[in-house]
Amino acid sequence: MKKTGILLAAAAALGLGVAVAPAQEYTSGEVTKIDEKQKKLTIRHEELKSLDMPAMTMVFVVAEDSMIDEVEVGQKIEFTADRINGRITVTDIR
Ligand SMILES: [Cu+2]
Repeated sequence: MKKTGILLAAAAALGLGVAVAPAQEYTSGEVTKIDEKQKKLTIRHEELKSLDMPAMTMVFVVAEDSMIDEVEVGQKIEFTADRINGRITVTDIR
């Protein structure tokens, strides 16, 4: 079914495949900077397997603004991240 294939490709391109992604592993990291205005966190993270990313320090946006208030600079966290609307986003912190 050619038409179905095109629709599936379009859905994947829009990132709709995220909904069926398997449960994510938490990754360890340390918050090194907090940008309250832009709702961004800089995190020194270990290997992010879900995003095929080696350990590094980088800026993330947060899925919910309240996450910004839940952390402090220097805090060790475990978090999940995903690519949402093209931006690497922290989706959960514990
Ligand atoms: Cu990274």
